[in-house]
Amino acid sequence: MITVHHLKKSRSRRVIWLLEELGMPYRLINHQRDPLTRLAPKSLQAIHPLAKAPIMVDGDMVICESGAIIEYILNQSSEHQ
Ligand SMILES: N[C@@H](CCC(=O)N[C@@H](CS)C(=O)NCC(=O)O)C(=O)O
Repeated sequence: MITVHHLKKSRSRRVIWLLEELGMPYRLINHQRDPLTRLAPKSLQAIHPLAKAPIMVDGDMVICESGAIIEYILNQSSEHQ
């Protein structure tokens, strides 16, 4: 199952929106921005060195770029139709 690593007020909303529209199951993990700098926390860096949201994990696949994540999800969705 796809896991979406999410930051509030970030591009990860577009990934969540797409998964909801497609009715695909997914797990959501919320990460909190640093309250002073508003930057992403170290918890994101542990998943991908770019440490930007969104990050998507599906098995061994880890993608950190919303456009690439959207393309991956659309390919997965068409494979299962
Ligand atoms: N081009 C990347 C941009 C990723 C990005 O800049 N994410 C921002 C939120 S929209 C972020 O993680 N900001 C926190 C930080 O830079 O520490 C994408 O579309 O996924």
